[in-house]
Amino acid sequence: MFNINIGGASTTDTCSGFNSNISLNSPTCLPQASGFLWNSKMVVQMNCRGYINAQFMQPEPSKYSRAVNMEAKSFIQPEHSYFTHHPGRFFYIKDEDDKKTFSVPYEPMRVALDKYNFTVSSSMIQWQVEHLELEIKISFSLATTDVVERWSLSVKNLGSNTRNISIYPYFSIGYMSWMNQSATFNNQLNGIIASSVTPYQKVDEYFKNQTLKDKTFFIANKKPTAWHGDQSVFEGEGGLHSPDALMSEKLHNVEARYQTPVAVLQFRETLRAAEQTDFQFIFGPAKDEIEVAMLSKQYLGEDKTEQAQQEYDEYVAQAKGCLVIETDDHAFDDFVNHWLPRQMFYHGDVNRLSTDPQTRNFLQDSMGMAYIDYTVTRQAFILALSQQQSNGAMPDGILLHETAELKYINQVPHADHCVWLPICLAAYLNETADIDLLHEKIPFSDTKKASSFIAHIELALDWLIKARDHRGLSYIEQGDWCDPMNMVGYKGKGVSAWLSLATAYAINTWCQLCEQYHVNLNGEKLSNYRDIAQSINKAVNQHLWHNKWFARGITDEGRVFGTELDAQGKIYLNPQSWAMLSGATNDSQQQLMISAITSQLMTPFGVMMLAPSYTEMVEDIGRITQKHPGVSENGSVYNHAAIFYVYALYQAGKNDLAFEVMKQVLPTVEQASKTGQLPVYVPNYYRGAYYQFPEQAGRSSHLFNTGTISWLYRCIVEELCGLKGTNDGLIISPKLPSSLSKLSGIRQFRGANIHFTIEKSSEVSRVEVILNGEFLASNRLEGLVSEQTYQMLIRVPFND
Ligand code: CEZ
Repeated sequence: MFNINIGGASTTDTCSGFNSNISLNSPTCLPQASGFLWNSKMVVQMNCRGYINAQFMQPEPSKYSRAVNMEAKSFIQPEHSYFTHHPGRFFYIKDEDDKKTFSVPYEPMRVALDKYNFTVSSSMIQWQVEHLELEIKISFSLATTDVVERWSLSVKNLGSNTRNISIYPYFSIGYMSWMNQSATFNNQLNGIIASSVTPYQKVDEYFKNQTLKDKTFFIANKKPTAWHGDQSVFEGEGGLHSPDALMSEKLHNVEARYQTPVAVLQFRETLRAAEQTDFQFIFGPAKDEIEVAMLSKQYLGEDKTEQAQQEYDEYVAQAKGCLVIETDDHAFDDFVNHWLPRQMFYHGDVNRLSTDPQTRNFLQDSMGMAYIDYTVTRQAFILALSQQQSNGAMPDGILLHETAELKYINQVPHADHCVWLPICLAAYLNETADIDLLHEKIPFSDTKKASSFIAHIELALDWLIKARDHRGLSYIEQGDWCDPMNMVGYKGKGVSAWLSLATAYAINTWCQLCEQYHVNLNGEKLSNYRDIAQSINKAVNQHLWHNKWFARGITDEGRVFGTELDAQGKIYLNPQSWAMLSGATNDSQQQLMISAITSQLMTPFGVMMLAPSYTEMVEDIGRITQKHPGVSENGSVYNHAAIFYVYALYQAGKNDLAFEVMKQVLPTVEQASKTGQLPVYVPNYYRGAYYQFPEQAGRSSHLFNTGTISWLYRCIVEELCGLKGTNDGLIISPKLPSSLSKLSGIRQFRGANIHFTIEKSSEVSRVEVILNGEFLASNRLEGLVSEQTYQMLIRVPFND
């Protein structure tokens, strides 16, 4: 049995930003449970048992704490597995009198502790543990800009007898380099310094590697009794569960000289009854000892720690969205008001810690920043368009650093990147009405000749319109939104139903924006665009509607796939959602699609992105079919696809189903024993293949990089609360589900503070708005003044 407690601020205090914390009272019931912290140069995922996944940018992703074997470099993967020698941050505690030893927060000794609490809050991760009449408090946080972990530890004697104990912080360094690695204790710096040389073989790499932080430091604010730098000698025969080095009275100050390093310090302490001892540690990468000395000076010391924590609190508190809600569901409110904008800021702030984020991810993650700091979104659009080719094509990745290169998936041509420009722009303009952006002059990647933002968008749409086959359907190349769908069209003929529909939706969205924001596009061009969108919808219906739902595409050999005729992958969610968005469906088609989705894709853990999952390679579809069934794109509850469905359902007025599917995207305390995670971030997927591997279904990927976030926030602001911006104000059309009779909150909009209450009333047949006691003739709120505060009552009819 375990307990998760959701603590933190009520929804009313908006000024000081939010701070919520989630705590777990067991290290074994949710062994994967974790929280993440970041700044613009690093991200760490800290597990409740003490394991950690930490990366920093220099400028490419690098590590300063690794496993004891050579690790492959890759992008952050889902369902990260922990193992005994996984990088960790542990503290061995030994009673010098009875030699009893245990470790906190739990790994690696896994001794059942008297009391255990793991708390994740916005800008800090903490443990409070009691065992053998000792109370141990650990707190872990980061800094606003430097790549440094800041730790504090306190050990208190809860007993009435004096205790003689040894405290051994054990911080993993791991296998640093096959060329050169070592570790020793540096008296001046008062800590372990591990040094290495990033391995290379080409001469020019020697010069390129000059700036790399090849050292890892572990510095304490107190003089240790002894230390140990050699991983395997520290463990000896006892291993990490019972290291030999702890058997002796003092550690033997053992250096690592090309052996795998570790950072272990020993502090022998005598604690009288109720006496406590406190420590501070900093850990991280550095280029040299000078840098370590500078970081020690900046972060070690009582006031320094408080100062640094306050600064980091303020940094994370920037993650303030434009909406605060209060419903009768505190957990839902806590997530929407706090954890969701926090994850959204993380995406917009550090671009998933990549120097070449995929273009679709970059644009969608930046879309989310429109609700936090729209200047970031504006900059992101201009940067992305400056890397567009003059023929309209968008690159697979956006280079964020002058030395950055397109890596991994960005070396595989995907056909969809252009669609996200007008689609994400719509959310930005709804929030800002920033027409000036549309007239910004921006160069191209292949010519310095600058053109207007509008011209860039139209070149992108024209590129999409040209990239279609004789049927008018969009070529998929080696993938569209679905990265691993790489063999449908790699011979240059295969087409994507999703991309065709997304192209029609992108075109319609652009036309709507031009009309809404009076972009002086000649009418003939607009109607031409609308005709093309319509012809695409028609072509998709003609070639890809299959009885009750839309197929996923047509292969190079002309095989229509994603229908009931397929043995596996019979139905894909995305073509259905985007057919609703692009206007390719009529009511009866929508009913057929939604009932097919409900019967084949809906699970207790959310809607799967396809079913049945593939269990063998399908060579005219590709890599997606080789992924484990129920994992990632191969039929998981892929939250990014689920939220597209939610957004489409809201456009179709299916508010109850939209709310139901949206709630399933959010991690909850109730589902924790199944998902295995705490409700502190939306994972990119929950295991699917519900009808094939039901016992595995619902498990979280524990990967907090996901395009879901910005769309989820958009659905809550523009659809659920129905407080959607337009060129001259706010359109008010809430879409409360039957299960919600009231929702109140505060909406920040273009500087105005709108305190609102939405309540259902049998006295109204349409949305009624009362502003500052005045009844409004329509549901459009115009002439809002920045810095002004408004009181708004919105009465809506009960759901029919
Ligand atoms: O990456 C995501 C991409 O970041 O997959 C999504 C795609 O829309 C996002 O832009 C759906 O394909 O290469 C792979 O097989 C990986 O599965 C990536 O596709 C996937 C990563 O796992 C992150 O989820």
